[in-house]
Amino acid sequence: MNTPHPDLELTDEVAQALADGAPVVALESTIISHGMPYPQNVEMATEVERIIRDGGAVPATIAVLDGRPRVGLDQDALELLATSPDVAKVSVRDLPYVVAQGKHGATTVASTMRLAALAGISVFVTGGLGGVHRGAERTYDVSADVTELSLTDVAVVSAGVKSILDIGLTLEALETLGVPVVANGTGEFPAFFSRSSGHEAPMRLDTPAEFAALMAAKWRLGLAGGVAIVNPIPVEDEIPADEIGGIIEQALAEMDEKGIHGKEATPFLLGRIVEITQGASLTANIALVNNNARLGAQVAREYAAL
Ligand code: PSU
Ligand code: MN
Repeated sequence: MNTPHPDLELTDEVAQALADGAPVVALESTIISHGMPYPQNVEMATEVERIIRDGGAVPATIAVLDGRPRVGLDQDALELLATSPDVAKVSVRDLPYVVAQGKHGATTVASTMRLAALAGISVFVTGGLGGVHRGAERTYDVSADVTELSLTDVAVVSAGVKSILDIGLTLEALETLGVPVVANGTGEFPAFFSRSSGHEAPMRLDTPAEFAALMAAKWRLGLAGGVAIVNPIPVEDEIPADEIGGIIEQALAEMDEKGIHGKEATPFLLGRIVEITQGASLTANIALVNNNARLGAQVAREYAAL
């Protein structure tokens, strides 16, 4: 086992699990602070940790508190992330600033991957990946999640990307960067709220053991970077693409009108979609995160067993 980086603060439980080679699953915190409203955000964060424990792995929610990168959080810390306006959305770019300034930061997929890797964690569960935004040929808005997937050896379980993004361009970017995008039990790339995106999944596997074997094969060959495991939302929880499509268009149009861009773009769109659907999208979002947590715990167990 690698020793975790000295600048990280691990809970005893996470440190012990890593020392024992036991399965650990990283979780991000931007989904709590900027991805969902209160109190559903903290309820989701708590429930996801419970699902991962029930699945036989140790959850490690990651954030920066008072400038200290933390791996594993207690209930008070989750509550702070869920409620405090002083918690910034922190991607890789922002990490040195919040650390040096002693501030609080909720980590995105990109920065969570980086901190998870520094801790020695190989599996990370989230809701949706960032990607190439629609209109990126004009705005250059490509999430740092894409870059990070090309650099850091962590498998990320998500429900794909929402069609607030350009799904086709996101898949092209990930292909260029050498990131395996592997769908769980389907030939189609999932679109977060919907099982179907109209885009083929580049690869398909059907069991947690197969995902673990792919991760091991990749990293044994010295192929740096992550693996995107994309897991479709359960049928009973999905919002069909034709229902959510128009709502996403409306949220995107409002964003353009308001001139919102940069790191505010994704939180604005997520929040607006919850408002327009009167919470239906939030219910679906929580269901898919829980579903990803079940898969992530299994993959972490299989990977730890190798
Ligand atoms: N997509 C979601 N929910 C989320 C996010 C993305 O469906 O909460 C968050 C994740 O933390 C992701 C970040 O890493 O948004 C991407 O932000 P940006 O597009 O600014 O890179
Ligand atoms: Mn962006």
